Amino acid sequence: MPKASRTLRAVLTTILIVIAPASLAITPASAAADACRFVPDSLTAVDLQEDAEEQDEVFLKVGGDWWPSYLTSATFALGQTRGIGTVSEEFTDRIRLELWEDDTWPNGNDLIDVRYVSEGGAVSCRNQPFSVSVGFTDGDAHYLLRAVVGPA
Ligand SMILES: [Ca+2]
Ligand SMILES: [Ca+2]
Ligand SMILES: [Ca+2]
Repeated sequence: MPKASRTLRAVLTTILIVIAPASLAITPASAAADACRFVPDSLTAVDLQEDAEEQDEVFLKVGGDWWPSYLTSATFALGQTRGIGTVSEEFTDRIRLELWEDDTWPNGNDLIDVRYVSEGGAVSCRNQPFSVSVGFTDGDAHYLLRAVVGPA
């Protein structure tokens, strides 16, 4: 390789190295500015699915996270409220929420309901955190999730 070409290549490599950290630094900052954080506070069993058993076994999927944790469920008696302090999911546009009732094999688990929460309209999560109450029902069970949506 001619000396001039090697020098040019060395200069270009130096420029790329200098530019890369600057562009990488911009990406996370702008992504965080566009995102919200969904923080569940509590879940209440307003009406059970398994009324005769007087107890449900419930798990909640919040975006890509699970409460109480993956492959486990929390028991609920009628009217019981449980605090949720372990899940906090960042999202943009809207977040998908699934409430499941856990049944032992060979019975499949019951998907009680799927709900979505959006960033908010005039009151955006980025300007001011806001509280939401999300109801889940399959016509038999009825659960109420309270949560806060705020900046990521
Ligand atoms: Ca069950
Ligand atoms: Ca069930
Ligand atoms: Ca019921």
